[in-house]
Amino acid sequence: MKIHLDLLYSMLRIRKIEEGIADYYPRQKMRCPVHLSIGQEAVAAAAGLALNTADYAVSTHRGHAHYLAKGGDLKAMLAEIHGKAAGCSRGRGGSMHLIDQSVNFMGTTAIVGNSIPIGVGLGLASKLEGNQRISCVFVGDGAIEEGVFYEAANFAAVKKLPVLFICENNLYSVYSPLHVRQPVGRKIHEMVAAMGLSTSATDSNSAKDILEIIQSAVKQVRNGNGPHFVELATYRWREHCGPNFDNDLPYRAEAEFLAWKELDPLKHLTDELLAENIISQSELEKLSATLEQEVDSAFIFAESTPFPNPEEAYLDEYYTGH
Ligand SMILES: Cc1ncc(C[n+]2csc(CCOP(=O)(O)OP(=O)(O)O)c2C)c(N)n1
Ligand SMILES: [Mg+2]
Repeated sequence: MKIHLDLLYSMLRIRKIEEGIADYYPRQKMRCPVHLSIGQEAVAAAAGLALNTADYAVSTHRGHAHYLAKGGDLKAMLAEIHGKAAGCSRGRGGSMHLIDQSVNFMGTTAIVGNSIPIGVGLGLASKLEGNQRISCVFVGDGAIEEGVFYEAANFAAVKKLPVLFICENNLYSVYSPLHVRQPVGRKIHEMVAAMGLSTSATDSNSAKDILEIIQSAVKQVRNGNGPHFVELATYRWREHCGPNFDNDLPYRAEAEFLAWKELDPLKHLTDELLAENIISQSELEKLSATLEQEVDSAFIFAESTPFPNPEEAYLDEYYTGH
């Protein structure tokens, strides 16, 4: 199916971009923290395909993949991570402040939970305007522990807002596993269902399954049924913040990482599409090479484009455009 090819393309592109960031990070030209979502790409890529460009999306500190999947400009993202004037936040925000209003990607924030009410507010705006746009709010399992989630989700439910919450449950908030943070056995989506939101969930790491569940959630929200909350099981392969692996740290076991790596949604989708003759080995190699070229030239741009003029830091009109 064509959409599965698009899914593969988007996942592979995000993987290569984030691997590029990890590889180049030690050169010390990117001086902001980076939270990579290598291993989690299926969720972002599926959401990017299920949403329309007119739909809104907001995300978190771990937002590169969501920005890219929604159609955010790659060069502007890498320039931002390099602190450059051509960055999507003009070099002031770094990796955790990504925005591309041309595709209605309305921002990421460093404060856990902070983008949730913004996303719900965008849903309220859509409802008041009577348009068909839905608002997608990406959250982690840790963000569900912030009080603002309950206020915002409750408001969305009461007002029947067109908001889709996509929760990437990667089992950890920094170094704290779920079981030290939430009662053992309590499922996040069941708790949210008790708040009056419709919910769905899957433990599957098949990119095709993830696409299907997000597509049906989008449809439901767009049809005016109020907010929906999807919980997806996933796993971040690298350290919480930074380009490295951290399997030497005691907070999670190497065996756990290896078990999730076996489930790699990108590898499995690639194998499936090869077996189904939807893509050939040589087409895959060509795609890989094209993406690597795109990533290389975006890095060359980000490294060579100028830093902002220091005087701009003190100009109020810089923000307002007046
Ligand atoms: C309000 C707030 N509290 C704590 C932090 C520190 N912090 C940054 S990321 C993070 C973990 C969030 O976990 P989760 O929402 O599951 O996202 P993940 O990092 O797993 O993608 C924490 C606690 C913060 N940035 N903001
Ligand atoms: Mg998490």
